[in-house]
Amino acid sequence: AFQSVPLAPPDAILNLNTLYKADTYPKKINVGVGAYRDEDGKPWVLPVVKKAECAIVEDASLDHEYLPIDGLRTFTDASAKLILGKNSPAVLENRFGGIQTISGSGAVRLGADFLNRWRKAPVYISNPTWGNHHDIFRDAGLDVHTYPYWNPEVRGLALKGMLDTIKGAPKGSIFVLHPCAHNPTGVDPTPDEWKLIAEAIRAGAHFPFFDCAYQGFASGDLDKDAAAVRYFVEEGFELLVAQSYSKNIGLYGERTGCLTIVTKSADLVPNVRSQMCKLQRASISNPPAFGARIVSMILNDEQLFAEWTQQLKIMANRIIHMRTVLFALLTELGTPGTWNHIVDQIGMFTFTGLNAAQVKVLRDTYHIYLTDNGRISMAGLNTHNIRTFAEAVDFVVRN
Ligand code: PLP
Ligand code: TYF
Repeated sequence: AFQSVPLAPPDAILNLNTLYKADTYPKKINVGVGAYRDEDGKPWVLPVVKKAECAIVEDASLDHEYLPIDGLRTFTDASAKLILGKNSPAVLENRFGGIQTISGSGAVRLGADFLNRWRKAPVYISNPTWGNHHDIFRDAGLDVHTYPYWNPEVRGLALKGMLDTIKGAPKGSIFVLHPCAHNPTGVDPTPDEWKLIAEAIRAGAHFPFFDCAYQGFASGDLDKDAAAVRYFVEEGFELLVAQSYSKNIGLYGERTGCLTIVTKSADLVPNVRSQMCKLQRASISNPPAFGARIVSMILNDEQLFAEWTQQLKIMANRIIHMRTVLFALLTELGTPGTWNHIVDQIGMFTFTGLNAAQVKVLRDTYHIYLTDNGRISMAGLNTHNIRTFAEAVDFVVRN
């Protein structure tokens, strides 16, 4: 029955992990997948997460029953308030509702499924974007288009192209936006640029869908990283926002996320949530409990929340420090070209400007693993390997 099924190519990012693991060279470096590593290149379980986990295991009142279809309510409510802000007009007027999802990916997919069923329109994603956006929106049945985002000449935002595309898109299109720490470019619009983007989206009666995978992880400040979403809410937009706790709480494999909707009026929320529940029921039935319990404890307890924000800052600051060190090393080596984008870009990734041929030499000769588009995960660098990395970059740029 399956003779006609062709072999699919491996996922470009996850395959890098496989290649890296198989490499026996002792000084190999993995700057491929976006996952936090500490100074010793090891994954970091946040102490506040350990604390919450222990409390959950000890809690005799907890069992392994199913969660409701829409997940753990204390989690989804706290999650919505985390991104929207406690004093958001949407929160004060009860114009929001959340559904617990299989992390950020699942939130994007549920949002895509919901839009496909109830507000079908062409969807525009940034060029470039997180590769999975193409697949998720296509598989959900939507017509996928892109808007310009990266201007290689200035190694920055292609604002004019972006605005022109928003203005030229069919009325009522869907625009997927990264509110902070754009993946893969590390370039975010400034507050003034967000104003222009919001104006253009309003003029076209388009629908904004924020994919927020890095709140607090980008700047170390949860409010600052939520500013774009909050601005749109203050401006009166209805919107969707997908949240992931993979990076900012380090719960990657626990698949903990949330899809929140903001509507014009409170009476619309139950209807929308009920339809999201129908879609959720038909895809995963109900979401997993453990990660949501951890996040719910952290977000709803003042003391744990304070510990989390401290630990979040440790991660964000280590990454920011690695940017400074890498920039200093390339300057010291006199590596041809300008490298200030390394310190100007934000979040987990630097879009280096290295081309696919240079990336290949880095992999084949230096055992350094990064995606073909020249993106590096700053978390893969540490004080032990960063000089080796800089010298390898210096070599490929000169040759
Ligand atoms: N969206 C973007 C832009 C991302 O970069 C990521 C993770 O890298 C995700 C969504 C979702 O990740 P997860 O499914 O682990 O929450
Ligand atoms: O590094 C990145 O951009 C992501 C990481 O289920 C990732 O693709 C890996 C697996 C996954 C979600 C995100």
